[in-house]
Amino acid sequence: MSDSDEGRDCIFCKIIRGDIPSTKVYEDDLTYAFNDAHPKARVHVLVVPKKHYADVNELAQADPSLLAHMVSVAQGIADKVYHGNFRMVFNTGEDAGQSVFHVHAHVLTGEKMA
Ligand code: DGP
Repeated sequence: MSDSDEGRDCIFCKIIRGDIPSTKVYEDDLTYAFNDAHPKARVHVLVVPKKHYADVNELAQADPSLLAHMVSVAQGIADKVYHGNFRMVFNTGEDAGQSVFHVHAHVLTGEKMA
């Protein structure tokens, strides 16, 4: 299956292409970051690689430097909105709560976490 076939029905690929609207927080050649539709913190951003990987393990195996780049994107967002403090979560697998199978980091910040 080609990359484009993988992305055709993927909701986050559609967001990255602009086929589905989103509130962009950050974008570069490798990543796109946008507000989560159902925020769980004052600031809840999803950081996604533009290239489609199903989950964080698949990404880590294929391109660890891209995973590291996602961490630095999250840090940059938190530096701007909440003195660099943030929580990063990768739900991995259905039983862990993953509902969209295009790897995404939940970046939660903007307030003191419990
Ligand atoms: P997860 O359950 O870890 O796979 O997280 C998926 C997240 O994606 C969930 O917090 C809600 C968010 N989400 C799903 N569809 C959309 C959408 O169309 N737009 C936006 N902004 N967020 C979405």
